[in-house]
Amino acid sequence: GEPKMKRKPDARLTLCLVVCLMTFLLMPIGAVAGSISLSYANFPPAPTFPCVQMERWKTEVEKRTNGAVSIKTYPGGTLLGAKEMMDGVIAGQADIGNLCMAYQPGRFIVTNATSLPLGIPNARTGSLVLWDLYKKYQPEAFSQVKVLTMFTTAPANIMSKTAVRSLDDIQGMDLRASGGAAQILKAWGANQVGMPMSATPEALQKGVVQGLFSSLEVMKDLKFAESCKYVTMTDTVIYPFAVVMNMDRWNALPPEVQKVIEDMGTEQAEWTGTYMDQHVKDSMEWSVKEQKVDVIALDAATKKAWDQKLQFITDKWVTDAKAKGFPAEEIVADIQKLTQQYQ
Ligand code: DTR
Repeated sequence: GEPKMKRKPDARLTLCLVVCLMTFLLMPIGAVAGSISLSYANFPPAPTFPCVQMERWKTEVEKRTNGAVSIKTYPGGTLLGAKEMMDGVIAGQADIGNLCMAYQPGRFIVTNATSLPLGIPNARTGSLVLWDLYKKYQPEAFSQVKVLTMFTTAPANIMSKTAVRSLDDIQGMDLRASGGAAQILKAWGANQVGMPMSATPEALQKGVVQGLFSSLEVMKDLKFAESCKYVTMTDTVIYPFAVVMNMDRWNALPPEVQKVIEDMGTEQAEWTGTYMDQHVKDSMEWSVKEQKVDVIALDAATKKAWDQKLQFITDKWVTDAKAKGFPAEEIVADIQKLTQQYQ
């Protein structure tokens, strides 16, 4: 069997050389593996959805640029924290950063309008609405960065240590929520405690808060189901996110790499929304089955009473945004129209 044995490795070597040569020939000019290295900062812990979408984007960009770009990801606020994300990317402390726009309500006025109580039903719809809204208005707030994609959470609900079945139950309850949701919780009579998601596990553990108001995937991803045994379904508002890149770093990228990244904007928004919607389902299945969480549905009359308390929010936003010179009514109408379209 000696001669046979020898032929095999030869054939494999030839095949390998052919594959390598073809890969090399098919590579875009300038695409030397790993020659461009980018840092990507994120504020919450690695298992949460903003970091899951970051890893997916990294994998896809590395693949679609044939390895010319390599991306180093920094979850858990190890490079930039929740509120320093935008300025950190502008200053070049990270090349790319993911931020929750709701954490700075006054800074991202146009895009934060998606978190008004306008009935966006899920994250996929929210993400596509937000991305279109951004492209139409090209808000000044992003003029110093290159926006790579945007997406939203699924609607927010109440997760709590004791049951919330009525407005009476929520009076004075210390609940954590960030950004624009502050006025929602206040309108319902809760005592809103503001902090980014990244600070919430500790606040719950120390008893600083009795629960939180957010989308339900964190019941599993951050194990909140272990302490919050009640979920009250309000399906109230979504939260918008943006992925931004340092402008000089963007301008320095070869055009073929820019094209790969730009072509991924809408796709990444939709992927993340779809992932989020499915993951909320998985998270709640786990919470009910494994953690014996009680899911409380408000009956129609109660839900109406809760919703009515929030009506002033959109009116107030329109008045304030108009005073600042934004086409506020048009923005709200666009969100409603796009929601119908994508739903
Ligand atoms: N609802 C916002 C945003 C948010 C929802 N899920 C996550 C997970 C990780 C970070 C942020 C978020 C909030 O409550 O902060």
